Amino acid sequence: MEPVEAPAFAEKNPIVTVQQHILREQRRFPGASGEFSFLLSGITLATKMIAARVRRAGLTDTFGAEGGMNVQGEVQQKLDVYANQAMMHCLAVRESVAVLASEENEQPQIVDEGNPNSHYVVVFDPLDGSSNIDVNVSVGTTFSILKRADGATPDGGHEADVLQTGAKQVAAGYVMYGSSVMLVYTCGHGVHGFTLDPAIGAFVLSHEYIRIPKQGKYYSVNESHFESFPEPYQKFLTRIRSGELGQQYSSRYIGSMVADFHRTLLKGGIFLYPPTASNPEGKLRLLYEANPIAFITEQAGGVATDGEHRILDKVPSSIHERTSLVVGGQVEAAEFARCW
Ligand code: P6P
Repeated sequence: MEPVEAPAFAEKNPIVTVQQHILREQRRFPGASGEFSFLLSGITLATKMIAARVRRAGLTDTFGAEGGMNVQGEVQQKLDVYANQAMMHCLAVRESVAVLASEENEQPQIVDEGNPNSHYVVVFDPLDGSSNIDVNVSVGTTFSILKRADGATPDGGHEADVLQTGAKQVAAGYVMYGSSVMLVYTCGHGVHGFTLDPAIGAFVLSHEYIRIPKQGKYYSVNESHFESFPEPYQKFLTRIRSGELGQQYSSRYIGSMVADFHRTLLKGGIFLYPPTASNPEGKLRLLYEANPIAFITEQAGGVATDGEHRILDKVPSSIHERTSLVVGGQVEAAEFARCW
């Protein structure tokens, strides 16, 4: 029987789902089992559930606060609660998952006590930027995947599993619920973007090997805090505003980290959340916001620091630890470093 030729369109635009992509990537690693792609399918399933709920937020009684306060002391939006439940459920049923840590939970959730097949720790923010939901601004889910810490015993010490440096991540990514729903992830071999095709309910490869431009045209920061920024940040912002980086920049700030970062990744430039009077350590969370963003930034050829130190080298001391964050292309990052 003659081999079936791929139809012409398939040659130009092969439909590659995120599962196929992961399996293709895993073939590069002898001995890699399918457990990682099955774990990732837990994230894609949960985020498709979240996307469906976000898409209909205005039509169901979804807007507004749940009434409770989360561990951050922030008013929990109803979608926060739903998103956390979706991530927890879809990941807990993956045997390879040992520990789950969420922005919405004070302590890590131990999934499968003592199961020798449970290798992975997943740390996530189920819905970052949720305060923007009621005004229909893009929000996102961020996740970081680690292997259990060396020597961690199955029946305890789960803090050691979670409190690992970002350099130990085996994969990381985010899903942005914007004009389209897009998953962006890395497992250490480039950054790849998948757009959810609502017609078939699958994340389809749309941006392979994303690279952050060496220099962009936007800088992104909440300028209302300018007076309380440390002096090097003020010096940098003054320089970039005055065209001293060789070109005129525009300011873009959405107030939803995933959306502000996604634009920076694709268009270049720099995103900053500096220390402020109200958040002297910075506002963003190290483990489940800064670390995944930093892994993606470096894999895309950019730079990610807390202003002074590489994010991926920071040793976390607590699950919900905050940090300042500066991520961008090579030109803006080098110029920022010169301001210290
Ligand atoms: P500010 C959203 O609440 C968030 O955690 C990030 O998504 C976003 O980058 C930041 O806070 C915005 O903070 O102080 O500028 O409103």
